[in-house]
Amino acid sequence: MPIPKTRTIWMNGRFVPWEKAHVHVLSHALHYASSWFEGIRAYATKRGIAVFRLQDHLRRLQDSCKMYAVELPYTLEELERATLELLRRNRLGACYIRPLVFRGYGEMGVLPLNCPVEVVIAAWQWGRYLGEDSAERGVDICVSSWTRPSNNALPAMAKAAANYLNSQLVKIEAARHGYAEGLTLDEHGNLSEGSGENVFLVRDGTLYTPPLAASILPGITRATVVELARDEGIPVVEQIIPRAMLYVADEVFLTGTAAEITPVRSIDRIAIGSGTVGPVTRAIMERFARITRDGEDPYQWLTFVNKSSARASKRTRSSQTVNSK
Ligand code: PPE
Repeated sequence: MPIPKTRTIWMNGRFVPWEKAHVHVLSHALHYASSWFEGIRAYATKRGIAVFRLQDHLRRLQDSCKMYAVELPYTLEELERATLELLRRNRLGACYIRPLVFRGYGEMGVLPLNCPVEVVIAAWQWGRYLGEDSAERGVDICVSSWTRPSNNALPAMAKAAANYLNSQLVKIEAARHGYAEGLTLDEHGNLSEGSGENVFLVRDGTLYTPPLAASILPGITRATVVELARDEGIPVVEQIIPRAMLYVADEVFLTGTAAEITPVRSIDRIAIGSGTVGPVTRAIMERFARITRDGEDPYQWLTFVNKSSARASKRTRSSQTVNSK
């Protein structure tokens, strides 16, 4: 699907017209994949337009940069302000926000340290990632024949563009075989994650998800689901998960900023549970919707884009009991 254009993109400290946001073909990032990014969603809640877990995403961007010795030329507060201003200037409601840091044009050769660091933030409208009816009906997925790179080869903890070459192999294979997504196994053959999502399964009322050591991105939706589940009274276990546990799960779902919470109805053509959206998945989806649809903010995860809603949010915050941690 083509990207729906907006008026402006934030590029290295200035707002430039969408059509003018160019880079040089000899930029380091194009040749050696030296770029790191985030995916963030803003929701049009009943209480105004709000960015979901903005600070957590920017912090992860900073972490990704740190692993690759990239000095971010902006503070997280500057990037936060730029993001909110970008949404206002583009008059965006619900949208997807893509901050990107990359090594630009300067020197050629693998050693990147003398290349300039460029920072971009763009935003556009992006609907459901895994198909229009994916939230209601669930998706059919497969276990990929491709392995997730070992943590000591390409650290999955960094949201680095290079990791998405592996994701592309997974996604292309899945699409060729008619699946909405592919799940990967890690170097030891245990469950890792999807090409662009973390994965959870439910067995006998307990929620299971692989640990960071299983070559997964520390997903912010994953952390969200863990917290929502605990508050719902659902036990959550982070553990190494053998592939076979997938097929005998009562429920499976994928989580990601783009994918949000997407139920899985079959894996490798084997039906999961009853093949419909299960009760644990549904309960967590409903809790998530109370935040992103209704604008409830007990965990202080929302940053309202317009000041009037922001003030309303602060008032509500101080009068609410926060029982998250
Ligand atoms: N694992 C991978 C590999 C991944 O790409 C994502 C997000 C996640 C887990 C979930 O992380 P989080 O968004 O913090 O809950 N994938 C992003 C990119 C998707 C794309 O196609 O581009 C996203 O969802 O924004």
